[in-house]
Amino acid sequence: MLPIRSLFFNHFNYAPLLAVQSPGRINLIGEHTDYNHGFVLPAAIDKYIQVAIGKRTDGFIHLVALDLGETMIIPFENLKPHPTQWVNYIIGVVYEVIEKKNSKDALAQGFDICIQGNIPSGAGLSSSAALECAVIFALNELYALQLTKMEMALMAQQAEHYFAGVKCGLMDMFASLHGQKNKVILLDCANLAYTYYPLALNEYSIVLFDTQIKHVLASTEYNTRRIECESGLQIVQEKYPAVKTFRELTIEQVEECLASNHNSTNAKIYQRCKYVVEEIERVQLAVKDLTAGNMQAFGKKMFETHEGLSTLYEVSCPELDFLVDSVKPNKNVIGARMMGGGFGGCTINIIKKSELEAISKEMAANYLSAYQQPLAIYHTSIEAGTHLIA
Ligand code: GAF
Repeated sequence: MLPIRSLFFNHFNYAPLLAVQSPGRINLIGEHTDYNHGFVLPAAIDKYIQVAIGKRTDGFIHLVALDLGETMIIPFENLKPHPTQWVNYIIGVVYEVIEKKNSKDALAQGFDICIQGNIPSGAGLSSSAALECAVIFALNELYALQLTKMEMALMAQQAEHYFAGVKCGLMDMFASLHGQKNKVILLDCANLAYTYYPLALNEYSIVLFDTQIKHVLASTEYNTRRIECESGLQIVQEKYPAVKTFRELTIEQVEECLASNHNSTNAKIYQRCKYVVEEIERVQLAVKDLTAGNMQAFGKKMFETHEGLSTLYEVSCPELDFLVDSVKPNKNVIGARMMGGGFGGCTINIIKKSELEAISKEMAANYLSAYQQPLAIYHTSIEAGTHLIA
């Protein structure tokens, strides 16, 4: 990629005031738990979005998506969701800043922004969250808004809800902003407390296998899962009003209140809730494995997560299942599962370094012959979160 500051200069003919880099994320374990008051264990990666920004004086926002070769000019007044989705990731954040920080006057003159990135889109690596975080971080610096990283993450999440239309949890924005080199972050989504853990993989490394499937229904299904979980909780609360969130919910209560319903909607609600309760427990056990240095046990839990996501939560797809099933019997792959929202995107795999090349080659060949589709393979490192580019 060319330097973002030079690209900005070439486009607008003046030097930007600042430039920001914001990473995508992986998630080791804890999927679909963030919006259910559970735990997640993400990390920021070496794939990122960069933005360069400068101030205008005419009340317009000029957006340049360099990779798409698209430009948009949006009047600052009366911001509302835009038919072009990438635009929403930016103006959604601007809207949040105006609302939450009462900073309309500061921003009202408008700004110019150039965007580029190397996060494969639709791969489940959170390119949209990275863009939102890059923009809010840049605005925070440019207008001295004094926002904390957690405030920025929460505002970016709101932008995703109300402008992009996906009722996502906090994980992606949180990870992009808070990442630290070689560390995974345990986020307690009930109280937003978080702890960094070094990820010492020694003879293993993390590899992502990308199905290159982009499921068109992913955001609709995502929102449906949220509603199903909320419905399950409400049913349990009729008998156990003290259960306020999934954190207080036990597997026994799930069985007692949800398992015996016989219509198909309720059967789905039971499956969703069972998965979430099990996954919340699994993340906590996996962190114990991590701190004990028992990566074999950790990896086994990743396979269990995949099983739950595929059969109970039903957010996998044949291609993701194929990739996980193919590596499962291989003793040099200690853990694998689908990652992110689902219905396509990547699997995350922990593979013995010495076998990496051979396994990758074999997987690419098998995937091509099964689906007539090339497998994209990403070797990732864990890097720092959103920061200014010098
Ligand atoms: C997507 C969402 F954006 C996250 O909040 C999270 O729920 C994830 O899917 C599933 O764990 O990435």
